[in-house]
Amino acid sequence: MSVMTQSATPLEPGQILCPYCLETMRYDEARLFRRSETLQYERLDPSELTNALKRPDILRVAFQSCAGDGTSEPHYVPVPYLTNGRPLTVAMIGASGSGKSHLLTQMVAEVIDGGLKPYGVKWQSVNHADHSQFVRERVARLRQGRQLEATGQTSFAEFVEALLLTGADGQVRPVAFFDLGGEDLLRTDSLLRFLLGVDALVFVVDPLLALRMPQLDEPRRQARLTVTGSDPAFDTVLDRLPHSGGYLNVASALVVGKADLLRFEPPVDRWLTDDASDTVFDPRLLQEESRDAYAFLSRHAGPGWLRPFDSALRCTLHFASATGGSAQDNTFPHGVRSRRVLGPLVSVLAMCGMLTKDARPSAAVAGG
Ligand SMILES: Nc1nc2c(ncn2[C@@H]2O[C@H](COP(=O)(O)OP(=O)(O)OP(=O)(O)O)[C@@H](O)[C@H]2O)c(=O)[nH]1
Ligand SMILES: [Mg+2]
Ligand SMILES: [Zn+2]
Repeated sequence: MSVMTQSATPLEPGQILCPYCLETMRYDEARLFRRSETLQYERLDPSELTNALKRPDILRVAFQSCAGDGTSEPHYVPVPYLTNGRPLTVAMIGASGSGKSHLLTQMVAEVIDGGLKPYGVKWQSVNHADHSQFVRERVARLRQGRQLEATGQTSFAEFVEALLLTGADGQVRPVAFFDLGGEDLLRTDSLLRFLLGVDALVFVVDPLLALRMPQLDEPRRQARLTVTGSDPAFDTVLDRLPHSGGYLNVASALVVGKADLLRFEPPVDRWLTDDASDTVFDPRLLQEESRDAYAFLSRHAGPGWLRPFDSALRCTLHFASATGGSAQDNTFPHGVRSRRVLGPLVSVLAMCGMLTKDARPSAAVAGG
């Protein structure tokens, strides 16, 4: 079973949403391009593909031009994104500064480091050059202890990274990760269109905005933030997405991020030090963590912060720290060490049927 998104016009077999402009497209060998070292796109003559030995190598690095809606700038989608079944799209949701970019980067970094192997999931890049760029600009930067920049306004649907994941059942699927700026999430016009095609949502709770705990007052003051009753980005997304039978049918995870700020706080302390549970998929542990995080948020945050859980048919809750500590002057003086960042991704992948049959979260952790 895969998660059905409630798109107004369901995609036909073979139709794929362009990850740049969200228009539908199909794999078409008459529209292929190769990219030169100077990043120029040059048309690929289909006759070059007749050599069966060279064909796979050419296609692996080829691009297809997207016709878009006729008004967008010319853009090109990697061929492997179009030829490996229906892509699964994962989007990070949360206020500006909640930690979406750091969390997403560390999630992908763990996948690249083989973090999904214990779950029977293997990865390849969709396009090697783009992947290297992501690693250089994001993963390596963080590993050097340098803070990532605020995302700001994006040209909406642009994905930051796409991987080909081979699931435990041997089936390959492209997985695209979208990292929108918190400000963009409030621009409802383009947002709705984007959300209609999304398969999984990771809602990121910023403890500094959500938790009325006095021990957070000092970091809160430093970040010039005040406690709010909910996250407007959560609200906009939840108000906009179509619900069926009263519930949102998109695989969802609600993450209490920056959990290093809460590392001495039970039960967060327990989960942050419990690294072993990061390497096996255990629905029972997932359910326990969900319960703990739910209880924690109900006690310390306004009810609005639990809205993703209350709205989604399937939503797990998590504690995670992307960096292990706070930045000072744009650097992490003690280096960067993530904790439990893979949990939310593993959970939504399981909900989308990427892990083994028995490894999907049980109905007991479903929201509502
Ligand atoms: N303590 C701590 N700080 C973090 C963590 N992750 C991110 N931060 C800090 O939170 C701030 C915002 O992080 P981003 O990842 O850029 O936030 P964002 O949600 O992508 O923000 P926009 O791109 O503006 O929407 C930065 O100052 C980071 O240093 C974490 O795990 N722990
Ligand atoms: Mg960001
Ligand atoms: Zn397009």
